[in-house]
Amino acid sequence: MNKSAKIFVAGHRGMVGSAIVRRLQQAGYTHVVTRSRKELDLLDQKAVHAFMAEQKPDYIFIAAAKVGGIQANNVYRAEFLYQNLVIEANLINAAHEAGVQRLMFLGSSCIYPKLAPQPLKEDYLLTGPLEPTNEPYAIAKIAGIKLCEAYNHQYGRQYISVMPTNLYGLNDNYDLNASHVLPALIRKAHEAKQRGDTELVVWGSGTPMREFLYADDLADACVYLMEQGYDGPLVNIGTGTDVTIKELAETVVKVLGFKGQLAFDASKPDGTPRKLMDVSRLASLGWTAKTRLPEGIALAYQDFLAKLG
Ligand code: GFB
Repeated sequence: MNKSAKIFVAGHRGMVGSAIVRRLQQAGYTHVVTRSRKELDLLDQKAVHAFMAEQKPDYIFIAAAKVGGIQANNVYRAEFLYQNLVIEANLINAAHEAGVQRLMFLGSSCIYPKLAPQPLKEDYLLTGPLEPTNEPYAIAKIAGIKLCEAYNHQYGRQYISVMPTNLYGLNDNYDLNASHVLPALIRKAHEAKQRGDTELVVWGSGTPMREFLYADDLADACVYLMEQGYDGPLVNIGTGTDVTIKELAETVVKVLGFKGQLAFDASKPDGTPRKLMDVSRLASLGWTAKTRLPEGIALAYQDFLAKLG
C-alpha cells in the first residue's frame, strides 16, 4: 500500500476499526477516510453507493458490524442477521460498483461448525451445523465471505476475508448485557473489588474454552496482510492458544486484584465448547500475535478506568 493511498475504514468508532485506524496512522498512512454513523448510515444502500462513488477509495477495511457477546447474539437474533447482512452487502457491492479493487472483510471464528475438530482450519467452513446462540451472526458473516469470493471469481476483484478469534482491547463494550466475556469480567472484577464483595459471578459452567486476541494485534495482522498484497482464501487471525473461561476469570481477578471467590451461574449459556483457531496459514505468511493475555488485560483495564473518568 502506498503511504498516500486513500484507505476507508468502515466502523472506525468500534474496538476493531479504531485499532486499524491507529495502526495505519502509526505506519504513516496519510489518507485514512472515516465516517461516523451520523455522516453515513451503512444500512442505507443509496447513501453507501453515493459515498463510494464520490470517494473511490484505493483500499477498504470492513470493521463495521453489529457485534456482541453470547447473550446479545442469542436475544437480538433478527438485528444480528439483518444488520450484518445489509451492512456488508451495501459496502461490498458499492465498492465493486465504484471500481475498488482491494478490500478486507472481517468475519469471526463463530463461522465454523459448533463441533468442528480443533484447532479450526479455514477448510472447515460449511462442514457442519453452527452454534445456535450465534447462528444469525455466523450466517451473515458467511454470506459476506461468499460475496467477496463471488466478486473475486466473477470480476477478478481482490476482496479478502479474515476471521479473527475472540477479541478484546481498547474501546471495548462494557455493557454487561451486550458485552463479550473479557470486558464483562473486567467490569465485574472492578466493581466487586470496589464494593468489597466476596464473590464474582461468572456465566455458564466455566469449562468452555476460548482464545483471546488483543485488538491492536488484530489490526497489525490486517494491515500486514494488505501490505503484503495477500490475495488468497480466508485467513484465521488468532494466537493459537486458548484457556477455559474459569482460567480467564482467574487471570482477570489476579490482574485487577480482586481477592474474592468465583461463582458459576449455570442458568446462563456456555455457547460453543471450544473454538481454537488454527493459525498456521497466517504463520506461513509471516505473522504471529505479540500481546500476552495478562499484559493485554492490564492495557484494557487502563482504558476501562480512563473512560470511567
Ligand atoms: O464472549 P462471549 O459472550 O461469546 O462468551 P462467545 C464466552 C463464554 O464466556 C461463554 C462465558 O461460555 C459465556 O457463558 N461467560 C462467563 C460470559 N461470564 C460471562 C459474562 O459475564 N459475560 C459474557 N458475555 N460471557 C461470541 C458470539 O460467542 O463470540 C459472537 O456470540 C462472536 O457471534 C464472538 O463470534 C467472538 O465466544 O460464546
